[in-house]
This record gives sequence, structure tokens and C-alpha cells, in this order.
Amino acid sequence: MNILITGGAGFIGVNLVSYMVNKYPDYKIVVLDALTYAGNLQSLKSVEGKANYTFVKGDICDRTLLDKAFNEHQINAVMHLAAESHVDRSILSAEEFLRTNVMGTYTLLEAARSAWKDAEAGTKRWVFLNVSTDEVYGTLGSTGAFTEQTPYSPNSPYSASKASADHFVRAFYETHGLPTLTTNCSNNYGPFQLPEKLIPLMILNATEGKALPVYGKGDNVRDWLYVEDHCRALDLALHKGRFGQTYNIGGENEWTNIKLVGRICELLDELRPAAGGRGYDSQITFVPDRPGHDLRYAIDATKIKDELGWHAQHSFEQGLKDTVLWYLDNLGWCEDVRSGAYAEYYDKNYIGR
Ligand code: NAD
Ligand code: TDX
Repeated sequence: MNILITGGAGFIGVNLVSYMVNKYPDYKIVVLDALTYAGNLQSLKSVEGKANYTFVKGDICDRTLLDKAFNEHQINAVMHLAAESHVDRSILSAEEFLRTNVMGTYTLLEAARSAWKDAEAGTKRWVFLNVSTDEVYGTLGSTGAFTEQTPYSPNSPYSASKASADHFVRAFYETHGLPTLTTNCSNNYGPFQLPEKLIPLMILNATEGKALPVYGKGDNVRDWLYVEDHCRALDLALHKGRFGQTYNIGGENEWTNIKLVGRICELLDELRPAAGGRGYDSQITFVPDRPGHDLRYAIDATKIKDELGWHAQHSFEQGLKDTVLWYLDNLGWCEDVRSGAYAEYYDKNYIGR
């Protein structure tokens, strides 16, 4: 396969690119990324120079550039991850979310359709894998789990833009026959996640002696999945997923935010004890809630387990510890990603400070 991975310089992207480049030496992996505040080439250092890896800097809204990339690299598979991904940012302004997540996905679909049409006579599998989120389903109460039949009911501007993109992907399958499928995954964690997201933010704020801002009462529930488990699911969906289908991916690993932050504090107490024997949990600070904050997400992943044979391999206990250690060992990377455009925005707008 010659695979175009959009958003390959972001958190899930860099983990996926390194997974695919190492697993498939005979494939061509072409990363296309605009390198927004969320994309970082330093995170792709481990694959730089590998014969099956190419990086293209570019925007998924740029049709000319997309056509050139599809053509030049004879692309026959797309793993579409490029997106504005942070809910809090979408609350402050949704414009970039509409541009990238909706218009960008539409532009990419049109470019893919054109490339697919040109290649249609071929025998190879042609596939457009759309990487989406469980947040499109809206919120759950205290029981139940999202299935692929749960109606879309997005509550944040971010999830509304992802839902819109998912609908276009579906429409391109139904209307044009483009071989698409969509995966809806729960919260990922692991190396290379930007410290605007809960887990890395808590690790860094704790060690820097800053407040650990927990929204509302901290009783919102998220289902956490180690990023490599997500990458394996995407690999399976790419190769074996049925076109026109959606697949839920999740860790069956629900945590309230306050419990999770407490667990991160305990791990840090053990791995990097604070001066004077003080527990890091003393830095927990309850701050005003996120507007429209979804109460609970939980995933029923039966379909991908039964159809594609996927299951999560990483235990949360080990995965979280490895993640804390990764951040403690990679403070230079954290400094790097927190400079420039990230800092400009974050310092002005950070919700909850
Ligand atoms: P991220 O914000 O860390 O990375 C996004 C990447 O997309 C960055 O490298 C950025 O430079 C790039 N990008 C943004 N706009 C672009 C544009 N117009 N053209 C080209 N590249 C552009 O995001 P992430 O957490 O790695 O998420 C990746 C995908 O997975 C997203 O589609 C997200 O909605 C989805 N997802 C994320 C999670 C999660 O927990 N992080 C869970 C489920 C689904
Ligand atoms: O400072 C914080 N304090 C806090 O209490 C932050 C940043 C978050 N939170 C809460 C909000 C959420 O309930 O923690 C939970 C997780 O927040 P985020 O890390 O911002 O993730 P979430 O909003 O759940 O969305 C993530 O998972 C699904 C990704 O950012 C999305 O891209 C993905 O689709």
C-alpha cells in the first residue's frame, strides 16, 4: 500500500506513523501535515531517513497540493487524522475547526475520489479511513455505552465539526461509492500528546508546582485507551474493515477525572517525590466547569473485537506509569512543543486558569 497519513505530526499521528513505518517496510508511508501548533516534526525523528517514509508539509484544504501528493506517490490508502482536536479551543472559536475538520475533510474526500477513480481499474484495495471520535455521540448518563447504532448528538463545536466530517465521509460512500470507513475512538493517552490535554497537562503542572485545574467537581467520566492500542485498531480497520461501516474503539477503562488526576499524583509521588514529602494532590484546584461538558463517555467495542479480532493489549496501570515516565524523560520535547504558536494562544486563553 501507498498510504497518505494526514495529521501524522500530531499526537496519534506520530505514534501511528512510527507503528506503520516499522511494521510495513514494503509500504510507502507519506505523511501530510500542515504543522499547526499541534504538529511537530521533532516527534517524527525516529522515522526520519527511513526508506519507506516521506513527509509533505501541506494543508488538507489545499486541493492542488493534495492532487499532487496523491498522484506523485500513487496513493491507494488514506488514514485521515488531520484535525483541530482540542475541545476547549473549539469553545473559544470554532472557525479553524470548520475550516480543517469540515472543509479540509471535504477537500480531501474530493481529492481521494479523483485519485480513486483514476485507479479504479486496478486490483489493489483502495481505502479511505476516517479517524473520528466517540464525542460525536454526545454524552451518556451514568449507565450504558456507545454502540455503532447510537445516534450522533455532538455537544461541543469540536464534536459538531467531527460529526459533520463523518457524515461527509458516509455520504461519499453512499453517493459516490468511495471505499470509506470511519472509526470512533475514546480518549487516547501516551507519548507525544500535547500538554493542553488532561493527562500531560497534569503531569507537567504537578512537577512545575502549578495548580492542577480540575473542571467542575471532577466527576466527568472518560474511557482511556493507550495510543498504541488505537494504532493497532486503525491498522486492522485499514486492512480488513468493511466499507461503509463504522467501528467503535475503546478501552473499557472508565475513570472520573478526579480519580485519574489523583492516580497521576500518586504515580508522581512515587516516581518524582516533591520536596518536603508534600503529596502532589495538594495542588489539585477545582475550577469553573467546561461549558457543555459531556458527563460520561463509554464505548461498546464488541463489533471491532468480533469482526476484526482487535482487543486492547496495554493495561491502564502500566500504560499510565509508562506515560508519566515518558513525560519526565522528555521535558525537552515538552518545552519545544509549548513554545511558539502554542504558547501565544495558551497563555492568553487557557480555560480554567
Ligand atoms: P493533534 O491535535 O495532536 O494533531 C492534529 C494534527 O493535524 C497536527 O499534527 C496538526 O498539525 C495537523 N493539522 C491540523 N490542521 C491541519 C490541516 N488543515 N492540514 C493538515 N494538517 C493539519 O490531534 P490527535 O489527538 O493526534 O488526534 C488525531 C485525530 O484523531 C483527530 O482527527 C482527532 O479528532 C481524532 N481522535 C483523537 C482522540 C484523542 O484522544 N486524542 C480520540 C479519538 C479521535
Ligand atoms: O485542564 C483540564 N481539566 C479538566 O478537568 C483539562 C484540559 C481537561 N479536563 C477534563 C475535561 C474532560 O472531561 O478532563 C477530561 C479530558 O479532557 P481533554 O484531555 O481535553 O479531552 P476530551 O475533551 O475528553 O477530548 C479528547 O478525547 C476525545 C481529545 O481532545 C479529543 O480530540 C478526542 O476526540
